[in-house]
Amino acid sequence: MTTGMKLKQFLLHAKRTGVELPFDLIELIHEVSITCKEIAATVSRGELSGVLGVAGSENVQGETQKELDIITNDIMVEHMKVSGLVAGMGSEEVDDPISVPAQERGEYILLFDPLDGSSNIDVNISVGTIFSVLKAPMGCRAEPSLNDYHQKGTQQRAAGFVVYGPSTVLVLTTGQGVNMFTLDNSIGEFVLTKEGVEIPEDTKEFAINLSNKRFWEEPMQQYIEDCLQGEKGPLGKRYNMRWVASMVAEVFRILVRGGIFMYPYDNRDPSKAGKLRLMYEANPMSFIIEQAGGMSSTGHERIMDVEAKDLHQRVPVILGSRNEVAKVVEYHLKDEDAA
Ligand code: P6P
Repeated sequence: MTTGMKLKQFLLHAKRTGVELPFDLIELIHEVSITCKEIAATVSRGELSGVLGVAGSENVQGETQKELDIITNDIMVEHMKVSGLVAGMGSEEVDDPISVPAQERGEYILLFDPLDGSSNIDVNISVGTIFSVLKAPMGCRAEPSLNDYHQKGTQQRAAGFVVYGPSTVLVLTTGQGVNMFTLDNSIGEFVLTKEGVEIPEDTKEFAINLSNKRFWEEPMQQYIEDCLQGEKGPLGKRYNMRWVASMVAEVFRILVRGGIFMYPYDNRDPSKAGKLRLMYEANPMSFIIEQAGGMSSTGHERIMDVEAKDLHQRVPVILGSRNEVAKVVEYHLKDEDAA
C-alpha cells in the first residue's frame, strides 16, 4: 500500500520495484515540486502579496503578463538553474531558451508554464504550473542547441502539473501511469492520494469557450451543435458544459470524472494554429491524459506526434475521455474526406 507515501519516497519505492526511473530524474521531479510549493505559498497570499494585477509587459505570445507570471517564472528559473539537474529550460514567459551555467548543467531540458490560467488569478480561480521533462541530447556536456528543444511529445521523460485550488495537487506521470499527490501543509510534503488514475472512456461533459464558435472550423462547429441538440440529437446524450479558462483545472476535472476539453483552431489570427502551446501545455497534458487512458488530438493527428519546430509553437487541442475525443476526430476526418 503506497497511498500516503511522500513524493520522493514513492518515486524511490517505484524504482526499487523495477520502474525505469533514473535517480537524477527523481531528483529533478522532487526539485520542481519544491519550487511549486514556493509558488503555492506565493499564489495563496492573494491580495496580501500586493502583486496581483498586470505587470505592464507582454510575453512572447503578445499576452499581457501578470506580476505573478513573472514572479513565479523567476522562482522556477532561479531554483532549477542551480539544481545541477537541467542543461537548459524553456518557459512560456521567456522568449528564448534559458541557459544554465556549465558547472550547473544536468541531463535534462525542463519546459514549463509557471502560472497557467493566470488571467484568473485576480478573481481567485484555480491556476497552476505545468512542466515537461525532455532528455538533453548532449546531457550536461554542452548547452542544448535550439533544435535540442524541438522534440516530439513522445520523447518526454516526465510530465506533470500542480493545480493551486482548494487543495494543491501535483499530478505526475513518468510513463508508468498517472499519480496524484496532495500538498499536506502541516508537514510541507506532497503526499500520494491517488495511484493509477483512469479517465472514464465516455463522457457527457464538454469544455470549450463557446464565445469563439463563429471562428472555428466546420467540424468543430458541427460537433458542438450536435452536442447542444441533446438526447434527441445525433449524439443521443444530454451534455453538460464547463469552461474555467484554466487548463489545469479542466484537465484535473477530466482526470477525476471524465470529460472533453477543446481549444480548437480558430481563424481570429490565421497565423496561429491555436491558442495553447505545444511544448509546455499541450504535450505535457497529452502525456498525462494518454497515460490515464484518455486521448489527445489536434483533430487531425495525435498531439504527441506533432513535429516541434518552435519553442512557443501553438497547436489545436482536443483531449479527454477517449471515446468522445475519437468522435470529434471522426468529425474532422469526415471533413477531410469531403474536401
Ligand atoms: P480563453 C489560460 O490563459 C489558457 O492558456 C488555458 O489555461 C485556458 O484553457 C485558456 O487559455 C483560456 O482561454 O480564451 O477562454 O481565455
